Amino acid sequence: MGIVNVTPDSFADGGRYLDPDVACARARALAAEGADLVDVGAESTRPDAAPVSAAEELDRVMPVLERLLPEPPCLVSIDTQKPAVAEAALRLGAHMVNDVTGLAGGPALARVCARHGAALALCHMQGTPRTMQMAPRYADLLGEIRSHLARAVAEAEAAGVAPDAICVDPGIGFGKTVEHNLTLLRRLDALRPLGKPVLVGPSRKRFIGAILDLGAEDRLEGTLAASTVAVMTGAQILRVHDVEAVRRAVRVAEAIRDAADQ
Ligand code: HH2
Repeated sequence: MGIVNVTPDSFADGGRYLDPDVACARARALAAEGADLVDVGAESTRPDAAPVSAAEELDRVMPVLERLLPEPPCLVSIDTQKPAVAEAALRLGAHMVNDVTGLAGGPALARVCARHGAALALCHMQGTPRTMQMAPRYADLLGEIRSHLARAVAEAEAAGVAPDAICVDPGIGFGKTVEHNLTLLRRLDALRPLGKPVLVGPSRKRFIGAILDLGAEDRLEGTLAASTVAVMTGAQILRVHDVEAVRRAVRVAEAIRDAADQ
């Protein structure tokens, strides 16, 4: 899953794809690099990001989708928590909704997906972007995330989303310390009982910067290491900025994982 942020303030690529033609070209380039899916978002969810109104989100994202969806180069997902934005995007032909809150806003978003026969990614977040990194705390990290996602999955299915159109995401960086993120990437297998494909988004995130003491623009190698581990521990979908590099790393990791014992 390649990332296209149509935002002024995203942590890694804020401001680069505000022009709809540039954003659309970026989505096509990511597909050409091998993305099966591009995730287009217009509200940053980085720590302390300011919330964006539905009108503003639509103003940013619709011109991109209007250019992209008549001839999509791959599947297209809309990264939003707002039913009105999801509705507009799915009407234009988007295939999936990526909800970083895991239906924290209630089942309306899932109903929109159900009505359009769209897929839904459900992510775990503790708190909101404004508060999530203040003091993230868990009594049982893996258990709490699994049960939060299980509740969201049940809610989505009750709203009519097809069971085989739902994936789950532990939410790297969403109300997590560095150690929480590392544990999650090592233990993605803990989400297997949910019976859904696991999506994970480690790309260029702050935990990599904390380990390597590097800014977002210098986190490619860290992203490759995290992506490789994620594939070994149970991820089926990786949400990344650097599609070609991650695909190459992951293909080697998968070959090693799947090689028969000699
Ligand atoms: N991370 C970000 C945004 N959306 N969606 C899912 N399912 N999983 C993630 O880990 C995830 C996500 C944050 O990354 P990015 O889009 O690069 O930055 P920003 O939120 O600042 O736009």
